[in-house]
Amino acid sequence: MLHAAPAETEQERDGRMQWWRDGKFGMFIHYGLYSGLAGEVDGRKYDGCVEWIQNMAGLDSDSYAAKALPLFKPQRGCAKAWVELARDAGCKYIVLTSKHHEGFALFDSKASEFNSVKATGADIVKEYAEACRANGIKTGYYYSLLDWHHPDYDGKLALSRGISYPSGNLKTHRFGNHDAYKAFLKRQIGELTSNYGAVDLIWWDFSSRGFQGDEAWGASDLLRMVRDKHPQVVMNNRLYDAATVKDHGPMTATAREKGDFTTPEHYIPEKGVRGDWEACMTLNGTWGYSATNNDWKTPEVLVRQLADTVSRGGNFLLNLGPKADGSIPEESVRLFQAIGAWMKINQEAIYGTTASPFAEPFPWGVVTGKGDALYLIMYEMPKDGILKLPYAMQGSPSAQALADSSSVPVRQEEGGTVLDVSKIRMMPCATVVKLAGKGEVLPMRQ
Ligand code: H79
Repeated sequence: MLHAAPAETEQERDGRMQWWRDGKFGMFIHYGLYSGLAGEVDGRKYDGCVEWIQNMAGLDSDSYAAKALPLFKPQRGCAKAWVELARDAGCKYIVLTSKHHEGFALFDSKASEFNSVKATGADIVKEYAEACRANGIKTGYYYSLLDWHHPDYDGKLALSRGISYPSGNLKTHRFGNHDAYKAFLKRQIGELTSNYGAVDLIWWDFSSRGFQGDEAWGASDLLRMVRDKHPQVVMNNRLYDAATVKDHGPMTATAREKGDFTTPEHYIPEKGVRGDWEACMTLNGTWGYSATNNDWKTPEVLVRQLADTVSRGGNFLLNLGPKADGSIPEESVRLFQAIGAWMKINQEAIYGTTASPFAEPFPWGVVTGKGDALYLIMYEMPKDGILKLPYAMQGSPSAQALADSSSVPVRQEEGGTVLDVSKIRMMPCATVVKLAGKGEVLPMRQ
């Protein structure tokens, strides 16, 4: 039985979710001991998702820590720089790995000595939370339910129930006192949510179909505890939901009491997801910093992924993987700043919008909506400079380019609304035309 449903009306829920729904764009930050290894251990290089390097190299926690701890050297002020980059990029919230699967906490934990304060004196979460508050950014925490360090995390049990690679060292999946582990989860989440001020978002990671919820993590206790302390908190559904990666099947919205939003990882579902959802994406195919991965996406790709996601009703959570000293890879700065430059001009088409009213994207781009306006986010100039929408408008609609407010001729024809965009100046990444006026979607002509 579930006891964890927030006692709230639909209206209260809408109010609680509003900043998150309107914000659309967040920054994910993966920082931990893996950042020091930077994708390489014992002379072997790993590519992609190198925050999994302990597992990929088959290391037990002690050997991993012996190699990684000496390399982990957070400089004072690094968290402030992350937050400022997020702010400049137009992110409204951040989700920081307070503890990843390796089990190393970035906060002052009495529940486990395996933390950044004990190791280096740096309370990363404290610096981060203060910087978020100072910059008006919502404060979110990723927290891994898996733990490759804690002796009571029962790797054998998790493996038998479908959690792939439950411990760092494949050879040493442990038996543990899993109830003691659940008590530990509660204690550590208690610390994280009690000692650092406001908590706006918790991003749990992750469950399998066979291992989830109360049995796996004491989920209702965790949810209740966080909600009691922070009644307005927004949380994802991975205390229950198995669907972390594409292979796990189609995305479905889970029951309300299991969390507020669903989290496709590494991909943007073609039709979006029913209910609230957020696509989490990387800049280069890894969450943790890799010294050798140069597979960077371009600003065009990233802006379009953001717009695609928002046009399907989702949020976009884009990852930053700082280096061992907390500094930000140059290319990541460049990419987030490029998105920020685009957002500065075009943010009206992103913040506070809803999904496209049209069932399909168009050959030239995608659409978002807000009130009586549509935002036509053009990736390419439509054929002959003429943009046709299956949309019947009343009165006298008007259209303008967001970049320079130049007006765009718009007329009604049988079968829809026609805009002559041939004269507008195409911008880097995507060019937005705002179409203002009441309208109604028409069935698409074959
Ligand atoms: O923190 C990031 C990932 O490390 C984490 N979620 C995001 C936000 C995540 N943990 N597990 N999973 C995602 C799904 C499991 C993926 C795997 Fe693999 C595929 C595990 C083994 C094969 C990726 C590739 C990791 C190792 C190889």
